[in-house]
Amino acid sequence: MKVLQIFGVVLVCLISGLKGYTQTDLKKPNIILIYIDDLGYGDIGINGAVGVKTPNIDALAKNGLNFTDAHCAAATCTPSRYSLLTGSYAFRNNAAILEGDAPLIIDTTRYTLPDMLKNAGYTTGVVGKWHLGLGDGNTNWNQRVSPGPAEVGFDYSFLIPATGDRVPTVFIENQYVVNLDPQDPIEVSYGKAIENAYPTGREHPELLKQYADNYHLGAVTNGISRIGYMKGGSSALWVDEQTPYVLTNTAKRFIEKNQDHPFFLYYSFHDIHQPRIANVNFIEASSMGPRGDVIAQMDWCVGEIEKKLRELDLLENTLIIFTSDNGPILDDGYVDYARELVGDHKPGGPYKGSKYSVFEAGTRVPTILSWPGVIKPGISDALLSQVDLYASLANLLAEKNPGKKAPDSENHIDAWLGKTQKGREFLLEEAYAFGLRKNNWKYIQPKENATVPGWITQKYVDPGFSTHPQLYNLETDPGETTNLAEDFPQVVIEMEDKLNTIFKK
Ligand code: NG6
Ligand code: CA
Repeated sequence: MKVLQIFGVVLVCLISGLKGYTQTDLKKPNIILIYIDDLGYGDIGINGAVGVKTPNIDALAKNGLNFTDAHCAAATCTPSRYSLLTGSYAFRNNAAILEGDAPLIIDTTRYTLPDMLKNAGYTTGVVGKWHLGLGDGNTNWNQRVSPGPAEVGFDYSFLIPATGDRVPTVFIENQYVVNLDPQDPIEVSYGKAIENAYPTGREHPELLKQYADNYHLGAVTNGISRIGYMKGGSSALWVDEQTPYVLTNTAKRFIEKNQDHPFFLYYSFHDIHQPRIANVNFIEASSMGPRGDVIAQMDWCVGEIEKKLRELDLLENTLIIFTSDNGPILDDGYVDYARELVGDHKPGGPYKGSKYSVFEAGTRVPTILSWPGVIKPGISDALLSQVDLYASLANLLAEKNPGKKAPDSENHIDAWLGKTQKGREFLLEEAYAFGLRKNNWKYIQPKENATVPGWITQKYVDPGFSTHPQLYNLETDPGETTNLAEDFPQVVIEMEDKLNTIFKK
C-alpha cells in the first residue's frame, strides 16, 4: 500500500513537473473568462443555431460542461458586469447602461473578483470591452485615466472604454490611450456638440458604411456613426474591422507573458455587439448577414485562444468560462438587416424575450466551462448565476468566506465543476422589471406605470411588464405563454416574499 502511495506521489510529481506545474499550482488553474457581448442562448451550434456555424465553441462544449440554465445577472451590459465583478446585485448600486464618459461605478475600496484572485496569487488582466465607467466624471483622455481597472484589481488592462457604438473610439492600455498624439488631444461630449469635432452621421450620412437610427448619428469614425461627439485623437482611432484581431492578439500576448504562474484573463469581446462590422475574412460566413458573420468571427477568435493554450501546454490546467453579458438583440440601432435575415435561427433558443427583457432569454445565456484536467464533459441543468462566480472561485481557491464583500454571491463551485446538478434555490433576474426563478417556476414582479426608454420599445423588445403578477412553469411552458399566477397564489406569495428579502438585505 505504502509503496503504491509513494509511486503515486512520484508519478504526480513527474506529470506536474513535465507540465511545468507544482502541486499547488495544479489546484490553482489559470482562469480565462471569455465574455461575449449580446450572445443569445441559441446563437451557438451546440444550442441549436442554424444560421451560423460555431465549431470552436461547440468543441469547447463537447470537451467541457454545457449549462442549460445559467444566467448573467442582468439583461444589459453594465449591470451584468457590475454583478460579475463585485458579487453584488446591480440594483444595490443603481447600475444602468453607461455613456462613454461616465465615471467608474465600482467603489475602489470594494474587494472585487480580481482583487480576490490577486490575493490568491493570480496575475489579473482585462482585455476588451469595459463599460463600467472610467475616471472620476471629469475624465481627461489625454493623461492617465483614473480610477479604472488597476484601482479595482487588474494588473493589466487593454480596453474598449464603453461600447463599440460610443465615443471615444480608441483603445486604452493600462489607462493611457494607445497611439495618442499629444498634439491632437481628445475631447468627448455626450451633451453639447463640440466645435471642429468629427462630422456627425446626421449631417454627413454620405460618410457612413452602415446606416443607423436616430440615436446613433453622432461622431463618425471609420465610417461608422456613434453615440456622442468626439474631437481629436485621430492617430488613436480604432478600425472596427481589425478590432477582433487586435483584442485576440493582446489576449494571446497576456497568456504568453504570464504562462509560468497562475493568471486570470477576463477577455471581454466586442463581438457580437453592434456596430457589427465583420472583418473581410468573415463576410458572408453565415446566412444571416453581419450579425451571423460576427458570430462566426467571434467563434474563430475563441478557437485562437484555445490554440494558444494548447501550444503553450496550458490547456489541461486552465479553467475556461465561456459566456455572455446579456441576451440577444437583432435590431439595436444600426441597419444591418439582422431581423430580416434571421430566417429559422432562434437567437434566444426556445426562450422568450431578448436583451432588455425580463423574460428568460434576457439572462439565460450560453455558458460553457472547460477544465480538461478536472471537469468531465457533459450537460448540466443546474440553475446558476454569474453573480456566483465570485464566491465559487473564492471557494475553489480556499478563500472560503468572501462574506459581506460579495453580498449576493453564493458558492456553487461543485455545480460549476459538474460534481452536482444542484445549483441555486432562488435566482434573481434583473431587467427593467424583476424576475425570480425557483426550480422551474418563473415569477415576474408586477409594475405599475412601467416604462422603458423609448428606443427599447421601438426595437421590437417586449420588456415583460404587467400590472399583474406573472408566474410561468418553464418545464411545460419554456416560452412563458401561460400565466399561472391565479392558479398558484401560494407560489406567488413565496416568490414575492423572497424578492422582498433580497431587496432588504
Ligand atoms: C443603449 C444603446 C445601444 C447599446 C446599449 C448598450 C441607444 C438608443 N441605444 O443605450 O446602442 O449601446 O445601450 O448595450 O442609445 S450593452 O450591451 O452594452 O448593454
Ligand atoms: Ca451586452
